[in-house]
Amino acid sequence: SKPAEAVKNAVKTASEKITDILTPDVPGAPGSAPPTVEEPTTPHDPLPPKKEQGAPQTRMPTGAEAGAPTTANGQQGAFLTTAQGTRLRDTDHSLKAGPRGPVLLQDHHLREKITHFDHERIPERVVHARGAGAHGVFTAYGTAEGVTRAGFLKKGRKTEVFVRFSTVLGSRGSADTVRDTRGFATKFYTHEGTFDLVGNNIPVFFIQDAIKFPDIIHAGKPHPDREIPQSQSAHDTFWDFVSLHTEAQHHALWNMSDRGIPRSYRTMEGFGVHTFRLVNEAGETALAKFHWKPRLGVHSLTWEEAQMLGGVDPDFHRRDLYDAIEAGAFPEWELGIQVFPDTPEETFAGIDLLDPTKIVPEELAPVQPVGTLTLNRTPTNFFAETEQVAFHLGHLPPGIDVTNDPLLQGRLFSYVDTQLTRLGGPNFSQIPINRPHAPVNDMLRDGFHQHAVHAGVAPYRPNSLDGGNPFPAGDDEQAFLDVPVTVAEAPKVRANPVSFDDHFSQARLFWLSMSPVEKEHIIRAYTFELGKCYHQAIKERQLQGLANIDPVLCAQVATGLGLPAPEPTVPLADVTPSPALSQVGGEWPSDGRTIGIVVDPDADLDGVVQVREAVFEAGMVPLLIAPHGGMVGNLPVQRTFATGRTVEFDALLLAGAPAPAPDAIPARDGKAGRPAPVAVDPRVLLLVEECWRHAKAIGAWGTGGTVLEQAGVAGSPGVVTAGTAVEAPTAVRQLMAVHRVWERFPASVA
Ligand code: HDD
Repeated sequence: SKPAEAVKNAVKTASEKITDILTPDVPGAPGSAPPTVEEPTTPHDPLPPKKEQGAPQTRMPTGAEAGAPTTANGQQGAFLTTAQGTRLRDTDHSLKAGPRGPVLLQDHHLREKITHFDHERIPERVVHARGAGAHGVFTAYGTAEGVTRAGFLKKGRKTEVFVRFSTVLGSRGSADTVRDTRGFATKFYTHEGTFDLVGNNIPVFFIQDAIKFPDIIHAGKPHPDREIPQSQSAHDTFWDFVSLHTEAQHHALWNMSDRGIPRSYRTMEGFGVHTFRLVNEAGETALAKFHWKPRLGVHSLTWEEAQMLGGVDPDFHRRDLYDAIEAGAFPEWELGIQVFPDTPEETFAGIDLLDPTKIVPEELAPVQPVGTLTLNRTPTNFFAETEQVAFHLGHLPPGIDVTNDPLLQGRLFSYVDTQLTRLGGPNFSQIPINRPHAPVNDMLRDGFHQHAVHAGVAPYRPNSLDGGNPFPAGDDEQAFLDVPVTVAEAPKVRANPVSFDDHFSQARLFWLSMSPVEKEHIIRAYTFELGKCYHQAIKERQLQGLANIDPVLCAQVATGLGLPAPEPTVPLADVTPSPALSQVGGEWPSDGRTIGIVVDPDADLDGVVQVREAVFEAGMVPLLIAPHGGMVGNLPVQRTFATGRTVEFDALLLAGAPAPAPDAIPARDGKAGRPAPVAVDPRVLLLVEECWRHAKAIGAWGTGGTVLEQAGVAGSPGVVTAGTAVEAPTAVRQLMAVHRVWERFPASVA
């Protein structure tokens, strides 16, 4: 029959082709001439890792060097293969009984390809699902040597690190700039074992006991019925919890402050939150809190910028981090410690050091710098590194130990437990990004995804069959020291220390430490968030919380909500403000900041060339915005009036006064209430208006001054008209040093 004939012919053709393949000079075979076909292109070796961007140094769990690059498992040789290394000639057509026939079950390649795809996703993190990571190096000053024996803190020691920043509430695909706490988790690959400092950009936490973590997270995550709202706290269940559970008020206040909407990961502080116990070479102990201080200062977005970015560029923080690193503007933080005597009371200046809802103001215990973190390498593969990285508070090097903070104690359980589900078994520390850079010889065996081929027959101690290997390390051989802290004999109870009952004094301390403009932002944030709640009782209960923090704060939010302001139910705490908590008032470097420059063909283009050079020289990034893409004169255009938005840059320079594009605006005839025609493109006026509203520095020279006049901002604070092009960037840079033109924000509170 005809089909039988067709199959016979096919087999014949196939066997001819097989003979071809076995012939050494077949096109494309290694060592042969390049194939003559143009598409697909000639097979080539896998792309090398980006310059300086190999995966971290890896060791097999047995302690032997892995040797091969981490791409070796997935990308060897030039040819497309199955997972078993069998070369494939076609990955675009399923194996079928004839071109129009059904697909055959025997098509291994089809099944393997689809099955693997079906399992590509792993569960996202139950919290902190959305994040971005980077590699870097930590260099120690040696200043901590007196209080800790940790080798990575010894003078001059350099340690590779991986840092993952995150939001808490949103899912993996949510926007970066939502109002939320940010995670700041650092993995130090120290030569004495991995140290994970798993902190946040806020130094206090919502709860004092880990047993409540599921409660606060259930309250903050989207409502279980409709699964909205995504990645934000502006909803009933969150404020229901916070208002009923007053220990959360302090952290909630930080979230409502500008800390909840950072300008960049590069401009965030980081905090270890808990108090840790340090132990030095002599066995002496001290209590300590960890702080990360960004070299660029602590800066935030305005609320409107944050909201606009949610639509214009939901990946804003991620992009900012990668762009800065790839541009060579390496983000830097100084690690600092506050050190306290290790007394039996575990308090300092009357503050309970075991209570994670409390800070110790820097004015009482200075943050002492112990080293610098520099992020200098973006990940090669997001999933392999940023998604699979697994942090855990129990990953401690010798010299750093835990305290009895009940939040910390519960976390010690949670982090390994969650990886078992998320990373599919107990061997996640063998994943390249999680491998220690210290030799590992752990006697842990087998389990899902075991990558090590362990030798020997005696993974137990003591043994005689493997020669007694491995051996316990002595005190002088960098062994981890469990500090022999005395545990008081006490009844078994479900209870807190009395000091944990103070829920308002430090919230008041934070509020009173804010500048007027920061207070104004806090008032607006509460008014917005509570305004999004449906339940009147929740708003009223939260107003009560605010009344216990500060009557002015409460009254202002109450006015915004149209509700009466309640009286405090606790005496208002008599606290001394901590100036270190305010983000306003200092001067910071402007490295890595972006300056938008509006140009058009009639602008002073020679001046623009000089300005661009000056901006680059100052370590900042110029972004040319023009009426159209491509080139303006000899200058490459990065954004057009259609694609550029001010949320992408920190200051604006006007090199010209672009006329309205005839087709970009509707006809304006002055009749029917329409505005009179303007001389400047309205999209440029919008850029100026937004920059003015967001308190960004604005500068102009030459005909650019016309735009300032048209926009009605000439001569107002933070708006400079420079005599020459080169003066313009210097003038705006001076304004940027204090971050924003603060006087443009009206403040209703002192
Ligand atoms: Fe947590 C992730 C920070 C309390 C349970 N946490 C996670 C991450 C950060 C923090 C930065 C993301 C790590 C990453 O990038 O992979 N968590 C904190 C801080 C806390 C805190 C600063 C309080 C001071 N966390 C906390 C408690 C519990 C957890 C009390 C549970 C009892 N956290 C987890 C978790 C996560 C996590 C479920 C989710 C994914 C992961 O661990 O690896 O185990």
